Amino acid sequence: MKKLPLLFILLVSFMPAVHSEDGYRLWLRYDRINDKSVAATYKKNISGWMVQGNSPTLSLVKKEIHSGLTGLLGNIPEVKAVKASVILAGTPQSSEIIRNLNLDTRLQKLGREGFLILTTTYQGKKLTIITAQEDVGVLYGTFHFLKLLQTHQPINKLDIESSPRINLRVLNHWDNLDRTVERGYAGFSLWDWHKLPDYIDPRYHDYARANASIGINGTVVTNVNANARILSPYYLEKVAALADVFRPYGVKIYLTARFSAPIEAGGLKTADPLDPTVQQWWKDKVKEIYSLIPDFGGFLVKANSEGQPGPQNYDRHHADGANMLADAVAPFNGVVMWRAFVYDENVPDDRAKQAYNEFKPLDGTFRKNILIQVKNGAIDFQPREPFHPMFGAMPQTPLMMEFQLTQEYTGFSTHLVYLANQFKECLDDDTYAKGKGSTVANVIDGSLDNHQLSGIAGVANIGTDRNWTGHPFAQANWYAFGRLAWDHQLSAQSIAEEWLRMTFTNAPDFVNPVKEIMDNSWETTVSYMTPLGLHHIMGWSHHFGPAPWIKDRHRADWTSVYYHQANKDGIGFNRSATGSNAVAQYAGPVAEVFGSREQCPEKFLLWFHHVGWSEKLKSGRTLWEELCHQYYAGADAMKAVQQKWNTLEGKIDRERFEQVKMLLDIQYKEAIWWRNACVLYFQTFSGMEIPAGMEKPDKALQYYMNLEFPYAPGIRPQW
Ligand code: GCW
Repeated sequence: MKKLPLLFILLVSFMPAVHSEDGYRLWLRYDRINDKSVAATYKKNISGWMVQGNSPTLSLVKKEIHSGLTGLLGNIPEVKAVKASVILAGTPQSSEIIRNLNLDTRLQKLGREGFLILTTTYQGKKLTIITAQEDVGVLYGTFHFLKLLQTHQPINKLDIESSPRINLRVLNHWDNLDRTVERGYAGFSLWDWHKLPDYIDPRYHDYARANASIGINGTVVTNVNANARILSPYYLEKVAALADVFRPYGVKIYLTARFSAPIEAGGLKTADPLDPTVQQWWKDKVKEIYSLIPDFGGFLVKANSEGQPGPQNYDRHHADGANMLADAVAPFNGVVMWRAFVYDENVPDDRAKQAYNEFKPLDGTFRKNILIQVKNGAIDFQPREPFHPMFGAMPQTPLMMEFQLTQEYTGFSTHLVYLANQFKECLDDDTYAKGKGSTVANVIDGSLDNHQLSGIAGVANIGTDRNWTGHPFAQANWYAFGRLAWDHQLSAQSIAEEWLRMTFTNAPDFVNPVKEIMDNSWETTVSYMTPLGLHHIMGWSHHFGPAPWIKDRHRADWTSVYYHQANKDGIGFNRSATGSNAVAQYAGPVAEVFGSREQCPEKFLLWFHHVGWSEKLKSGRTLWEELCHQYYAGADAMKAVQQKWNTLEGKIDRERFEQVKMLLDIQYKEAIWWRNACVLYFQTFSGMEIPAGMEKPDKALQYYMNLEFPYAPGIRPQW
C-alpha cells in the first residue's frame, strides 16, 4: 500500500465532519453574504431581531431568524426591547407592539396563512415587522424575509402582503411500507417505520422545514397503490409521531385509504360503501385516527384504477365510495381527495376519455368535503399533455390538480428538466368553461366556481438521497411546485431565478445562463422524447428510455402502438370528430381548435390527429421531416447545454458542478438514444430517408429494440 503523506492525514483528520455542498441544505443555504456592499446595506437596516410570543411554531421562527441572520450577516443580536432597525416577528395576539400597530383589517384580508412584512415606525423607531393572523403565517413570512436577503433584494422599505391562492398544497409520496418508492429515483422512503415512533430522524424536521419554506401545508405519506396495514394500530402510532413533528411547521399529515381495508384490516366480508357495517368500520377507524392525530388531514384514494379495489367492485359509483369516507371524516373537518385517474382496458373507448366519462355525470353528487384529484392531462404525466378535459367540466365539484414532480416520464433523476414550465402551460391554459379567461388555474383555485375548498398535489420526487431528489436540479421542481401552489401567477422564470440564487449563487454570470438552461429544458426534453404531441412511447413497465415498438401485450392501453398509431399513411391518434372524438369533452372554442387539423397547435398535433407523413406543417417541412427535425434539434440542444455548463466551471462549488456535469453526459447520451430509436422505428412506417445533414444513427433499430435494463428503477430482475 502506498503511504499517505503526513500532511494529508493531518488535514483529513482535522477536517470538520460536515458535508460541504452536498445539496442537503436545498435552497435554505444561509452562507455569509460575501458581496460587501450588499451585506453592509443589510446590516445598516438590521440592528437586531426579536420574536414576541411563545408557541412551537414561534420557536421555529426564532430558530430560523437566528440561523438566517447569523449565517447571512454574522452576529445580529436578539434584542429584548425595541430599538431602531429591529426585525420583529409575531402575531397581534403574541406581540403587544404588533397589536398596537392596528393591522387587523389588513391581516384579516390575508386569511389564516397569509403574512405581512412591513417597514413601519413604532415610538419613533423604524421597525420591520413580520406578522400574520396565525403563527404559521409568521413562519411563512420569515422564510420570505430571509429569501429577500438570500437573493439580495432591497429590504429598507418593505410592504409585502402575500397569501396562498390555493388552500391545500400537498405532496403525494408514493412510498410503500417496505420503504421502496414507486417511481422514486432518489433513494428510499424517508419514513423509517421500523424505528418510529421513538426514533425521530432529524431529517423529518428538515423535510417539514423545507416544505414550510415554500408554503406546502400537507403531505400524504403513503402510496396511492395503498396497503391497508397503514391503518392498523401498529402503524398509526408511528404516523402520529410524524404528525407531531410536522405540526409546528404547518404541515398536516394525510394517508391513502385502500378501499378494501374493511376486509383486510377489519375482517369484514365486504367493502361495499352502502353496507352499514362497512360505513361503521370506517367511522370507527377515523375516530381512532383522530384520537391519535387531532389535526389529521384526511384520505387520498385511488379506487378502481390499475387493479386497485373500489366502489365499482360492488356496482357502486365513485361518489358512493367517496361520500362514505367523506361522512366518516366530516365531523373532524377532514377531507377526501378522490383520484380521477381511472381507466379500464375492458372499456373499448379511448383511454383519454374515460375519466371524464365516469366523473362528469357525478358532478353535484359529492359531499362538500371532497376534492376530485385530476392529473394535469388525460393520459398520465406524459412529457407534454394538453390539459385534462375535466378541468372546467365539473363546476359543482372542487377539482384538485395533480402534478408529477418525480420524473417518471421525463428522464428519472438523471435528466435536468425544470417542470415549472410544464405546470405553467397547464395552469395558464384556458378551458373556456365560462367563456374566455376560465383558466385551469382559476378552476383549481376555486375562483371560477366559487369553491371554498381548493387543492393542488405534487407527486414527490424526494427520497433518502443525501440531496433529497437525486439530481441537484430536481430540487427546483419541488421548490417550484410549492411556489406555484402558493401563487400560480408567478412565472416559471422568476421562480427559477430565486431558486438559483438561493441554491447556488447570486452571481449573474452563473444565474443568467443557467436560468436560460432551465427555462428551455422542458421543451428540449419534449423534443427529444415525444415531439408534436406524441405520448406514451417509453419502455414497458419501468418507463425507462424509448420503446415506441411495444405492442401485443396483455393490456393494449399500456402499449405504445395504441398511442402513436403509426402506419404507412401517417402517425398520430385521431381524437377529432372523425376519430375517438375526445375533443368533444372540451368546451366549444377549445374543442374547435384541438379538433381542427389546421388550428390545432402543432405541439399537440399527433395527440389529436392522425397526420400523413407528407403533409406540410407550419415550418414548410413535411410531417416526417419535422419529426426528424424535432428529435435532432432536441438532442443538439442537449449538446449545447453540456457545452454551456462546462463554461461555468469554477463559478459554483466543485461537488455540484461535477455532479451536474456527469448527469448532463447521461442526459445527452439518452437524448441521442431517444432520437435514434424513435426516428429509426418511425422510419419503418414512413419509408422516408432521414433528411440530409442529419447524422445517421450508428446502430440499427434492432439494437435498440433488444436493449434490456435489469437495473432500471422499479424493476425486479428475474435472474
Ligand atoms: O403514472 C402511473 C404510474 C403508476 C402510478 C399510477 C397512478 C401509483 O406508472 O406507477 O401508480 O400512474 O398515478 O396511480
